[in-house]
Amino acid sequence: MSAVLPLPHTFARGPVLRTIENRTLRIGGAPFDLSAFADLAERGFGIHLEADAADPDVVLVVETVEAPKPIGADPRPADRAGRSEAHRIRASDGHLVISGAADEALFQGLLTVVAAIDGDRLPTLEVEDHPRFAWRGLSLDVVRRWFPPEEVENVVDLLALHKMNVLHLHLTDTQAWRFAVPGRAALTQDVQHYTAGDLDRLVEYARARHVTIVPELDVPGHVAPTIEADGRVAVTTGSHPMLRYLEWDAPGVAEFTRDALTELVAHFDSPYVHLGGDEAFGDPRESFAAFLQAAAGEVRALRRRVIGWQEAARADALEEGDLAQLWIADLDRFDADTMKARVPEQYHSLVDTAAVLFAEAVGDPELIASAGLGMIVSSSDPLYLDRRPSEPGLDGAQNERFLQLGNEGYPATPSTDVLRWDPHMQRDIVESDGVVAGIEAALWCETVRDLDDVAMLLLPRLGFVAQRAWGAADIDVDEVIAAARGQQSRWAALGFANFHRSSEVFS
Ligand code: TNX
Repeated sequence: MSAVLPLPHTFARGPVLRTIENRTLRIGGAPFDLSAFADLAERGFGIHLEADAADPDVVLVVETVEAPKPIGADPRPADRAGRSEAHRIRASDGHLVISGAADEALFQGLLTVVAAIDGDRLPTLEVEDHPRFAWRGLSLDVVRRWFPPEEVENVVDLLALHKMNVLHLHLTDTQAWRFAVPGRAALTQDVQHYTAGDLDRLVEYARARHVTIVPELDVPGHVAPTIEADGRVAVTTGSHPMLRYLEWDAPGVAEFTRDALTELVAHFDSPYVHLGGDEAFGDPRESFAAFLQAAAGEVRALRRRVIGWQEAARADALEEGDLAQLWIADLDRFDADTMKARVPEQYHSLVDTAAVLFAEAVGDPELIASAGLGMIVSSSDPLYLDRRPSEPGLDGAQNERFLQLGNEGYPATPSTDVLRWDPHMQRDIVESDGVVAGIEAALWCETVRDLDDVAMLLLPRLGFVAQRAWGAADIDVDEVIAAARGQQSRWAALGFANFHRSSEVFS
């Protein structure tokens, strides 16, 4: 209870300042619409907010708070980009005063206050806080497992709770296409998908909680058979029937891609559109490059910037201001022999094809750095949360579930690994002299059945990712673990009661 995660840069708790009545926190001054924050406080902490209160517990003051500029790319839409999230909390005249230059700063400060309340006791606080990285994200695979809009909202709540600000939605893949495209109803017929209204509501919901949703169209690989449902797009088949990809000049491809991108841009306010680019197995380099260059041109014509998985950097399609997302970690290097031992003979030629693409991954950081692109760091070690934790769990049913849940292709690692890692210490980034643009964890959902599974994979690890992304580089691991322990009731209240009972954290 009463723990703040991520830990603020400076935090001092003094004696009880006042008692709050009926779990109602009274706010003086409401420089912005408090309703989304009130919703989070109510559902996550069981605390009601009363705005414009006389005799307030907390007063909000709009004023600049000096702090270092966050590192990296600002994920926020143009009307918010660059606004400071730095805030200060002080006790004065018997109440707390939160100062910050903009809504998001006051929102984050209020979160710290609400998290620090102990029962009905509002403590004296002295806090100075600001994010270390500008981009603090989670990539969510809503293809392999369908997330109805209300579950996406649950995930947004969890991100907001930990001061994270990007939800990257992986909307299309081999298995399904998850958003409606006007004039192309066949694509989503009989498929669970987001309607235009769903997308608008999700973007608004996230925006009110200071989370930007970055949409991903995963092209030119990871597309078939999904896209063929449209009936007008010629998907190319490579040297093996399972090697399928899009060629820009093939019939219907350019129109299709344009329609899909136009629809994304119509609903998402993110300044970036993600073009995938990963694992386009069997797609010859020229075709791959031509596709991504043309698709990136479409994104620019729609006045957005491009982000792509690291392989996209090989297409010479990304320009200054675009981003490349690193995901292939040393620990998880593709090993063709291991893979061949695991799959039937008929797939061995596919394994060789994949091996060629993965072998090139060692050169990606340098390629990205020399092109002057920022790196969104999602290294599968330690940021892929579909990896199984290696430490024992305290709950037998969860241990049993972990025999099926999580990607068995990755070696299991301790849940707290992310706390002993830093992007600025990651070997390939350091050696490439690359510029870190942000941190993004990822949850791939091949093995996920329900929100309980999501809870088990995401938590407590997402809290540690938040610490890494927001908090100071130097941390006391035990202190962070203690703060994570203090989040249990909040996670449960927000729909994630089945967080992993990791023995590293909870015993
Ligand atoms: C690789 S990460 C993929 C995904 C899988 C994931 C499993 C990436 C860019 N592509 O398609 O779901 O591994 O962890």
